[in-house]
Amino acid sequence: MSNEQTFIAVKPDGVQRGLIGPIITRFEQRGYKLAAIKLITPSKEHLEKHYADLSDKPFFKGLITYMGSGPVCAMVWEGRDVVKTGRVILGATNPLASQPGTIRGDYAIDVGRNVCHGSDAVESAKKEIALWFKPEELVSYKQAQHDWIYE
Ligand code: YYY
Ligand code: MG
Repeated sequence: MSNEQTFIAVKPDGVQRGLIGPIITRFEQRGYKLAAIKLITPSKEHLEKHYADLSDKPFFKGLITYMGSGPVCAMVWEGRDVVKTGRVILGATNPLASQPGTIRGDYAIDVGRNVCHGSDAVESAKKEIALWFKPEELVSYKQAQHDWIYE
């Protein structure tokens, strides 16, 4: 299926460091399609929902403060296997363990400043997209290069 969707966000550090463009470019150049995008400073309540699974972790409070410290570039990317491949494009959670060539492996050092977020499974992607976007903010269109990317 080439209509799988994932939620990708450039975190506040990535926005402030001018990494929206380079991060978008990696998904565009791979062949994925941008289905939604907005700049938003998320509230504490919103972030606590987004990271609900991590609420008992020692880094949770700091994570919520960091993620709410400035605008986040929230996006939905679409294409074949985009959830799993998106995670590969991002790199490992800890940037020091990320391969060069990945976003975190090229642009980050500390785990608490790892510049980007990506959904970890198709089910969590659906939940995250519904949390961050209204249905009418998702745009449906055919990529001009579609038939040059998919056989
Ligand atoms: O999905 P991913 O972002 O790669 O990692 P998660 O395990 O979902 O953690 C979310 C977020 O929390 C991570 O991107 C940085 C932060 N974090 C942290 O600050 N310290 C850790 N030991 C683990 C995660
Ligand atoms: Mg995660």
